[in-house]
Formats: sequence, C-alpha cells, structure tokens
Amino acid sequence: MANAAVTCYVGIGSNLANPLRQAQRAIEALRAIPATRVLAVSPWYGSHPVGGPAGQPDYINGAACLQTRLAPEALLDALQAIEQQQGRERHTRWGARTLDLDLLLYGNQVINSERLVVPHPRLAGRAFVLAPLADIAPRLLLPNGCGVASLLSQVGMAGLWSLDTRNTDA
Ligand code: A4P
Ligand code: MG
Repeated sequence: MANAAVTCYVGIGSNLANPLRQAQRAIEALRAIPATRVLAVSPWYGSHPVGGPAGQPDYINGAACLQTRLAPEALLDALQAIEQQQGRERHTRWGARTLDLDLLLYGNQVINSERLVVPHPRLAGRAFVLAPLADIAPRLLLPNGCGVASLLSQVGMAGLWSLDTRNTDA
C-alpha cells in the first residue's frame, strides 16, 4: 500500500560556486523527486556564516515545503543525491558547501535514527532557517508546540538580509 502524503520542510543553503544559482537548481531538482510535490518556495536570504571555519563566504538560504509519499530516510537519500549532483564535498563540519539540503520537519514526526534527526536539531536557534520557514508557513508549529514565527521573534534577524530575487512559485 502507498504511504500517505506527508507535508515536509527542507532548508536550503549554499555559499560556493554561484550560491543563488545552486539554490535555484536545487528547487528544480526537488521538483523531480519521485512521489513528491513542491508546494511552496521561500524568498531567498543572504546570511553571514554561523559556525565553521573563519573566512568562509556568506550564504544564500531558503526553504521549501514539500508533500511526499517517501519515507523519511528515502527522502533524505533523495536530498543527499541532489547535494552530490551539485558537487557537494564534505571536508569540515559546517565548512563551505555548494549545497546543503536539511530535512527540517517531516509532518509532526520526531525522528532520532543514526542518519536522521527531525526536527533538525539546530532549527529553533537559526534565523537563516526560521525566517524562510515563517515566510512560507507563518502558523507552522514544531512537534513540541513552539511556533516558527515566535521562535524567529526570539532569535531576531541579525546576520540575515532579504534578497530581491523572489522565488514564490509553487
Ligand atoms: N542528518 C541528521 N539529521 C539530518 C536532517 N534532519 N537533515 C545527518 C539532513 N541531514 C541530517 O550532514 C551530516 C549528517 O547529518 C548527514 O550525513 C545526515 O545523515 P551534512 O550535510 O553532511 O553536514 P553539515 O551540513 O556540515 O552538518 P550539519 O551538522 O547538518 O550542519 P548544519 O546544522 O546543517 O549547519 N550558516 C549560514 N549562514 N547558513 C547555513 O546554511 N549551514 C551550516 C550547516 C552552518 N552554518 C551556516 C549554514
Ligand atoms: Mg546538512
């Protein structure tokens, strides 16, 4: 029997090799994941790097809302395949990257497997994740009942700025 469709949120980050183009290509690749539809894409933000080695370039960040019939780890496989297609190399934790796709939320599920932790463990403290999420889902609640808009107002917008390029088509 087919899995029920689940609403998910994916965080998108890039700070190498034309980051805005990388982010836009990632949206096209998300649209091609089997058994999955892209329901909304946030506007893009610029952000100063959080953590990682000093001197890395600024990031482009955004988020997408998907509806999928894939199980969580199958969706992670698809996200990692897209990262690989776009030349992702893993050298240093939080180091510069062509593309990072994080599974932020998978329905209301709490997942703690070896490969996958959902909600994404650093979601609630990061403006570069919360701002685009609040743009596409202002009333969204985490499984623990916290609202993304209220988390964003606690975290603030320091180190984050809106870009003019809009990407609001579904
Ligand atoms: N993994 C576990 N849970 C998840 C999940 N929910 N989504 C595992 C995706 N992956 C998940 O990830 C390492 C491992 O996490 C994966 O193999 C997967 O099985 P990775 O993408 O290889 O490495 P990473 O991204 O460097 O590590 P991590 O800890 O996920 O980093 P974060 O938290 O994603 O932070 N600053 C700005 N301004 N903008 C950014 O986008 N991103 C980071 C990366 C740091 N600083 C940033 C930004
Ligand atoms: Mg990651």
